[in-house]
Amino acid sequence: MERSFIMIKPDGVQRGLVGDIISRFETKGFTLVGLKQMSVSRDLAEAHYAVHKERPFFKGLVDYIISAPVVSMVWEGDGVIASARKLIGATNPVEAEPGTIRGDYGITIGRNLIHGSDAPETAKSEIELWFDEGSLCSWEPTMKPWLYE
Ligand code: DAT
Ligand code: MG
Repeated sequence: MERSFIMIKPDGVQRGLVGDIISRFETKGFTLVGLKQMSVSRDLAEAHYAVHKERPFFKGLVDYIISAPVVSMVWEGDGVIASARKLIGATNPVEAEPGTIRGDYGITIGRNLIHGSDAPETAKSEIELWFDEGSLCSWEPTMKPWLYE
């Protein structure tokens, strides 16, 4: 079963949106297999966003991610990587559709509330970066036959 790394950024936590955001993934039907609130070290934030390290916004992005606690999660389900990106919405909240997390709650790209892995390879590397091997909890929801044909 596919897994994606999802992180509620400091603004999502500070604004009291943790419950709402988790609820959107739950009610969609995805399965939560990893969850922790944590302060992020500069090293971890820089590693997570290493692909952007030459970009002008990199330092501001890292400063933002380490400025207050985040909620890190792993969600599981068929197509969860692409589906989570749709639930999250476009990177710039101004372009994100209403009904998406960024579209409903965000105003600027530098405070866009949430991260979601963008492809199977990045999901795998991000889950390995953020969660210790063995700390994830595999379980079979009893409602699975009502979610999957
Ligand atoms: P996403 O988070 O949708 O995967 P991304 O990987 O392109 O987007 O960029 C990572 C984060 O960096 C993004 O959530 C917000 C920030 N960012 C991206 N482009 C930016 C820009 N032009 N100015 C400021 N921040 C930016
Ligand atoms: Mg990205």
